[in-house]
Amino acid sequence: MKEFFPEVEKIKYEGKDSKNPLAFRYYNPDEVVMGKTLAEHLRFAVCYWHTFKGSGADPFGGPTMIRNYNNSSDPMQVAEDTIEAAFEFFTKLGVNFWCFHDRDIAPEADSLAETNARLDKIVAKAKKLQNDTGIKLLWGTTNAFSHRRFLAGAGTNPSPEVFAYAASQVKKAMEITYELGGQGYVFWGGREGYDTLLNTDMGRELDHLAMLLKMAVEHKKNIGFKGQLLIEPKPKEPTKHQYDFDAGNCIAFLQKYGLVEHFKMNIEANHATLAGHDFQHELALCTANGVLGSVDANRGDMLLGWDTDQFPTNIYETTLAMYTILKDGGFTTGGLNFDAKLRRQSIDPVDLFYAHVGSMDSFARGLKIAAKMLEDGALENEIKERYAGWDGGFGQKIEKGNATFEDMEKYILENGEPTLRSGRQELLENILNDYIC
Ligand code: XLS
Ligand code: CA
Ligand code: CA
Repeated sequence: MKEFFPEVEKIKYEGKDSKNPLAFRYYNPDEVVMGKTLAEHLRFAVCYWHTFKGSGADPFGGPTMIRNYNNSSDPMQVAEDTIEAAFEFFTKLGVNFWCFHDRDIAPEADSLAETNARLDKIVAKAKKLQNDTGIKLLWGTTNAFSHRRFLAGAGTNPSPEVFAYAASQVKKAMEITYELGGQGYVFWGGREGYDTLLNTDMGRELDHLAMLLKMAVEHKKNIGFKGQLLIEPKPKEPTKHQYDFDAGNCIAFLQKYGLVEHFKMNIEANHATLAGHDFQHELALCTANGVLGSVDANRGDMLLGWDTDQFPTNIYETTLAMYTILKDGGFTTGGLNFDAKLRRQSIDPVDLFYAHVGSMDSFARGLKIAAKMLEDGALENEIKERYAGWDGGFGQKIEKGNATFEDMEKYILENGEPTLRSGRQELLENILNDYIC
């Protein structure tokens, strides 16, 4: 088989004193932390779209990245070469999972039937590559946003014909995800939102989106797919307002339409910041509601303020993310998918390796720091003390729902002004820094 990244050997763990930029310094996949190996905790995945289909193009200029797997004039040859290059990359990097959109792996043809036949061909090849390498599919998804027909959305499109096209595409994408043993299936809203309310029937669009998801739940049952269905919140971009704005909106939406038991969230760091939250907030909201499914690991640039999808290298953020994930019991079917793209100027194939190696090390460091903090009760002891009043008789009576307004009034009349305690924010920030540094 042709080698597409001949300049890179299999990446190894060399320990923190290594100066080799193509070695892990913190990610030792076999190291055990809190009863699981790092590989089992982190469940790293590489995304197909940015990593193999990304070209460096931006709104101001065309492609900057030249790759040896996309230079054929036959689009199916490009698809075949790219899937081989992808599995070579996954293997050399040492990740156990990958993620894709239907249209990333096989180019769209003139009819749905022909497009699906093309998909089947590449899926057969992907299945063989998965078997040969042991690499698994974390999740699949549908691209129902790039094609012109989806200019006004997919499930929320004003036309039932476009809705039907999108639904047909989701149907097929769920089937191939099942065929490839996917651990999950993601719905990212693409263009499910609006550009202007002047032309939008919002209530109807939301009903239609729920209808699409209901059909997906039904289809999942019909084909016997056991993976987790996931929603990926994002507040805006490309539309002015996306209906899956943030985790809170998505949970409320799912509750309204009786869908909450069928879905969990795929939280992306950069989407959290676009929504005016931080990454940890979105994770914490999900864990508080029992709906954290998986994570798209990346970061934004606060000064640019759009979805820059940069590689995650901020140890402060990876620590707090892993802290929240570990407290929730860790991933089951989910994982950390690097939904991140090289900067336009990082044009060499080796840059893909530098980017992933650095991000994997950043999450491995975050995991180890978070585990140590949890083992020591660094923050937990303070939180326990802070809420201790609820553990006693009076607090417990309220928590159990056995108290009335009259009980509250009687208590205050008898006991007077409540005792206050410090929130200790600065102390806790100092403790966190001590663990990180
Ligand atoms: C785009 C999204 C997308 C989803 C999958 O902003 O991050 O890539 O993860 O459709
Ligand atoms: Ca994403
Ligand atoms: Ca993004």
